[in-house]
This record gives sequence, structure tokens and C-alpha cells, in this order.
Amino acid sequence: NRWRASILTLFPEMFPGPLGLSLAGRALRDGRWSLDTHDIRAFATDRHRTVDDTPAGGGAGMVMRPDVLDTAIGEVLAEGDARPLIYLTPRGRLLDQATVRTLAAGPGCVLLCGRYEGIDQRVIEARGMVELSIGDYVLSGGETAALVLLDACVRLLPGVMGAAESATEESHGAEGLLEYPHYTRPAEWNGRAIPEVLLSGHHAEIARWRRAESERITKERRPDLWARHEAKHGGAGGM
Ligand code: 6GU
Repeated sequence: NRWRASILTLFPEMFPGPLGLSLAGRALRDGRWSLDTHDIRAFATDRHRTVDDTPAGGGAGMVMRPDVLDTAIGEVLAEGDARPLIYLTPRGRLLDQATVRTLAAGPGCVLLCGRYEGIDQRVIEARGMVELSIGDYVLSGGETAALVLLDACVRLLPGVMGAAESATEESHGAEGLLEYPHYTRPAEWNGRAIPEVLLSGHHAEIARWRRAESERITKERRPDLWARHEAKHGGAGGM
């Protein structure tokens, strides 16, 4: 019943990578989650272990074969395994913190990392894959996106983060605002002082300052998040 991530990839050596270190690595060793990787090439059937072919209709690049992928998926996702099958692709729906929370609250996930131009559309449909992207830029493959998705999920698993961190939700938390600025000693550094209010000991004023900074920074950098925050929490009363 531990949270389980299974990875289908042509580059299993890329895992656990950074997830073997720090918070996620400790949680992995403590058995709070598990990771298994599966080399897609091991499921090829011909002498040359072919996993891709030329695109139907012509054009550049290669497309991953549906038969090889389906065999690989069948090996990892047994009948009755309730985990979602996620295909990481720049044409997927954008991953957000709400999706991360849902995934972390479930039994785990199976992550398919694509390479080349993509994978055959038929296996996406036949397997009911959920297509996710981690942002509007192009990576050379889904592997680094899978590491990002897992990092975001694992830190939310019970007992992974210390009480200090898990109590609050930071940027993109329930309020949907970006984090306020942080400071620590020394009180003055290279001619720069810590904002006076943070040294005042007035907790209500400090909370007010932090809230105002969060709002200012969100408006400035992420008008999209600010609009969503206003629609949800705004006092002005939307139409
Ligand atoms: Cl999930 N894959 C690739 N190849 N590029 C991406 C991505 C995923 N998300 C953003 N860019």
C-alpha cells in the first residue's frame, strides 16, 4: 500500500537521479514510496530491438511503436492496478499543484517517458493515457519531466516533509498566491537592511506585510494566478 511510481523509459539510468538524494531520497530509503524502472527496449521483439519507426504520412523524426509500448505497459500495469497511466508530453495538459495533490493522495502512478517525435496515437487512446506537460517549453524527452512530477508528489506524502514545512503550503497553496520574500541574519548585509517590520516583533503587522508582498509579487509576475485568486477569494464581488 506504499505510494508506487513505475517508469517506462528508454533511459532507465536517469532514475532515481536527484530523487535518490535529499528529502525524496530519504523517503525512498525509509520506504514511504517506491520506484521501479522498466526499459522499453526490453519489450522489442526483433533482432535489432526496434522501438520506433517512420511517421505515417511522412515527415521528420521517428514515432514509438504502439505494439512495443503496449507490451511494456501490460507488464507494469497488472489487471486491477488502479494507478493512472501518465504520458509525459509537451502537448499534454499543464501539470499544476491541484493535479499533484490528487496524484499524491492516490496509490501512485505509471509514467511513460516518450522520446523522438512522440508515440503512436492509438496506444494513447487504447490505454486511456492521461497526457501531462510540465510547462511551455520543449525538453528532449519525458524523463526530466517525470522527475519533476515525482518530486512534486513525493514531498506531499505523509511523513516526508518536516512539520515546519508541511504545515504551510508556500507558493501555489490554498490561497493561490506566490510566496513573500524571506530574510535571515545578518541584519545588514552589503548595505542592505532587513525590512524593519520583520524585526518589530508585531506579529499581526508582519502577517499584513507578508500578505501585501505576496499580492504585489503575484500581480506583477503572474497576472494569470492573480486573476484566479481574485475570482476565488476577491472581495470586489465578481460578475
Ligand atoms: Cl512532459 N515532455 C517534453 N519532451 N517536453 C516538455 C514536457 C514534457 N513538458 C514540457 N516540455
